[in-house]
Amino acid sequence: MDTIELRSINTIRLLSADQVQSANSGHPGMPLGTAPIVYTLFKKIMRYNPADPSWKNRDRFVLSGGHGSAILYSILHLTGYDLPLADLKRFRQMDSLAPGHPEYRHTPGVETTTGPLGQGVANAVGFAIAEAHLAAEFGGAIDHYTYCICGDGDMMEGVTSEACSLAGTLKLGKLILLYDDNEISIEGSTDISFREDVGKRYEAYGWQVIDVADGNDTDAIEAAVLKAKADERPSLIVCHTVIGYGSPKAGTASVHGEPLGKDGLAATKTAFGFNPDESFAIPDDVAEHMNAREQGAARQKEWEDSLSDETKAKLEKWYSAELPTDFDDDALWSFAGKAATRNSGGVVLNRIAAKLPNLIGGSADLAPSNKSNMTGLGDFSDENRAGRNMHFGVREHAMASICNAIAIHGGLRSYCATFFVFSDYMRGAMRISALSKIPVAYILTHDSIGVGEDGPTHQPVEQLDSLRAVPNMLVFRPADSREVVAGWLTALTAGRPTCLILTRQDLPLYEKSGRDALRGGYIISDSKGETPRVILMASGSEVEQMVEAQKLLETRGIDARVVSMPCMELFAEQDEAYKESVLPKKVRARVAMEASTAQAWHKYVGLDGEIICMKGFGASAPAKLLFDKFGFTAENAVAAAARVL
Ligand SMILES: Cc1ncc(C[n+]2csc(CCOP(=O)(O)OP(=O)(O)O)c2C)c(N)n1
Ligand SMILES: [Mg+2]
Repeated sequence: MDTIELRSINTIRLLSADQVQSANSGHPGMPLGTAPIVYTLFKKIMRYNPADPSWKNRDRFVLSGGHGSAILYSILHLTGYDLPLADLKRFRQMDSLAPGHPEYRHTPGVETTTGPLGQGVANAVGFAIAEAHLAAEFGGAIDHYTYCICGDGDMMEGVTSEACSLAGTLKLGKLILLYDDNEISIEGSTDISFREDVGKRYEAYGWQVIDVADGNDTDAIEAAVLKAKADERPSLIVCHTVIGYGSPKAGTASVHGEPLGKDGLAATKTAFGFNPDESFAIPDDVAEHMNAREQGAARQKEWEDSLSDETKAKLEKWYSAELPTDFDDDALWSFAGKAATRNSGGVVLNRIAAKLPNLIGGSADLAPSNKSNMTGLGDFSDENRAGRNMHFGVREHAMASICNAIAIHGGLRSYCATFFVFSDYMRGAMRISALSKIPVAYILTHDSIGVGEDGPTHQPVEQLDSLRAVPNMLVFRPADSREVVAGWLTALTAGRPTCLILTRQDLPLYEKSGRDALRGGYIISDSKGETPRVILMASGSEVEQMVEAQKLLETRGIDARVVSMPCMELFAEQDEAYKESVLPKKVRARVAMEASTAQAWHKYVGLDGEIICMKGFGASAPAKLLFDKFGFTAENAVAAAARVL
């Protein structure tokens, strides 16, 4: 059989294998096996416009096994996205639009960054949540499906299980997962480590499960997708495929991640009826058959024409990254008296939520502790798609991946919350937020040994340093309620992920806190003279001890300045003159205090300074006692100041 359909599928296969061969690196196995699935989706099922990858109502496609990136580039090129063949020929090379794994913001048509297995599936769940919520808000104006191809590796990952369990609970009927069930991963047959009946597991999650016995049978794939679309549950289509199909290494683990080799590739081309001596071949009729630009433009236009002016204006507003003009007003900053920053965080969140109708988010079962609930705004559920409070369940990793997807879906802003110490459980997704500059707000409460009696399992120690080490990540640890406002404003405007690190215990309200905190570091209590003898620096709760220490030093005739540094990354981005005005280079007597490992402080205390910090894990005891025991006291800061002077 040599139909245009088969020629197109084989073109996708060989374009992918050619990319891997030309780079002499990459993964040909999955593209060879899944080409019929990809073909069916992009040719027969999905609605998209290659000329406008940002069309708001396009169907979403996620290639969760990002190692199969070559097939994504092949199909995006063939359907007419702005991805020239020249870039496919430079697969995995510097500055190519076809990098090793798909990168969001880098390649037109790539909906999300994948490669760390499981992230893509959880992202797909997030896209489906975003669609369901927007559909409730916009009626028919937003109405699309989310398709995701995943592999054995994705199915083994915990984050996938977390996300799909939630998807079943939420009855995300427009989510369709196509499982490339080739029974092979890197080390060999999946039999060596993965024997469960995945379909039964998904049935238990509340999914519809459909079997496609032959992954090359495009009619069966199409029928399965139509069946999936007709059901109100999310659907898993288990496609039985052969890794490396058509190549001499078909069905083996070695075709997973090695080029076919010159001879292997030639043999594969011959098997598919292609010229073995030709690379990157696209038959004319295939090029015409696959190009979706005309159809896509017509579909988008039809959608646009169906919108009322009112809906268009509202879409414009919701999809804008700008804050409303009246957003940053005095009421937002208004606070009085002591408060735990988690509590002020809750207050600020609710003030913001009232002004931003497109903010949704929630906690991994800790909303009462994280103060992350938006009062009166409803719970997102299978029955209430308009609800704005998400209940992620105890699933931190999926929560963060889902929030990434909600934020990049368009139309919505997202936040999520848990105890700071459990940020470790969602690190994989937080790293993607940072890499892809996704502006998720991470509300991370119970920020230090200040947690108290729950003890060291619940007391973050190294998390501040470890998140500060992530490029693009903003780590914001406010010292009082107004600094919390600054943190939230940063989260909403910085175009990057922001961690809001909040306390369980009460903190004072400082006279001088406010908008200066937006600069990341500022003088919160200044010296009497223009040049202080010693500079005391801290973030969050330890600013209190430093202000106290300043007073004690004054009684000894030592003029000190206190600098609050809620966000080192923002401070580092200020101009030199500002930084010099806060931390004059000539003042080398410096003390920093932070109830963390505090490695990041070395660059600000310098060789002559001193850091009061955690040197091990905390302990189970009342918070006040812990602060004393581990040396976070004004007296200790005074002693350190005396030493550095
Ligand atoms: C979180 C994570 N762990 C490990 C890897 C490395 N890795 C890439 S692909 C792969 C095996 C995936 O197997 P499967 O999904 O079955 O893909 P196939 O071999 O069928 O193409 C592994 C372990 C990764 N990309 N992400
Ligand atoms: Mg596999």
